[in-house]
Amino acid sequence: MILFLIILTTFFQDNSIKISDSWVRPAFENSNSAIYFQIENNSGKSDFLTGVESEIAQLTEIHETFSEGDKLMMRKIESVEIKANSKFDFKPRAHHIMLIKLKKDLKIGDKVEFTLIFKNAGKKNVVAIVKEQNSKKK
Ligand SMILES: [Cu+2]
Repeated sequence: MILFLIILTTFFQDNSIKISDSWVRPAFENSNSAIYFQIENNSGKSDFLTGVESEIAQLTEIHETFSEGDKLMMRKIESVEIKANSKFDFKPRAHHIMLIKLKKDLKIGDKVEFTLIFKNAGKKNVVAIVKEQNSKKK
């Protein structure tokens, strides 16, 4: 029984995927915002971010940006590959989590809970802090 519990605990403490430096742009209710963070894949194989859930907005999507002429556009994508033993940044003007039609205002200092869903690592609950881009901390 004890051994079983140890195995179970180890299973739920899967640290193959780590999320850090998560933040969100301030925005008003009914408008859009974006979540940014860094994903670290410490496992020996690729993993894929395949979904995202949050109660904060009507719709939550994985987006990438691309340029069309001199314009920066964005579009929804189904998944993002995080290669083995590497880091991947979700950041302004690149990949981000799009929050469409916020259910409430996001003010600086607020916290936003969301869940990232990985093909191998499963669900990861993350808390992001609302702040402006380039505020002191890195
Ligand atoms: Cu977007």
